[in-house]
Amino acid sequence: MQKKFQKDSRYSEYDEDGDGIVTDAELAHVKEIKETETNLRKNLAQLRMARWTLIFMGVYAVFLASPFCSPEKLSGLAAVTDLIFLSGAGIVGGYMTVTCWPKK
Ligand SMILES: [Ca+2]
Repeated sequence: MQKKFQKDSRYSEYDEDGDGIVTDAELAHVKEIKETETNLRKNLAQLRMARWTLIFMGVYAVFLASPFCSPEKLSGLAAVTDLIFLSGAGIVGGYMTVTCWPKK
């Protein structure tokens, strides 16, 4: 007897041609699609992280150069500023390295 999915099963999406039978080829194709979707989400998250880090570093640099930041504040923020720019550059540099790395 052939197995069937229950009505509105979440696995029915695996039957790509809609003939009611999930073949091994369809399962393999779905697995490939899911892996691609996961990689795309991961790449998008990394891109957003690098982008917002760059934006934050730019805004922070503008703040430091603005009249809102007095020399006393500037010297007080010196240690934190070093950490922010070093870690931000690390994040962006890591992203650039990973995205430019040749794929196997
Ligand atoms: Ca099918």
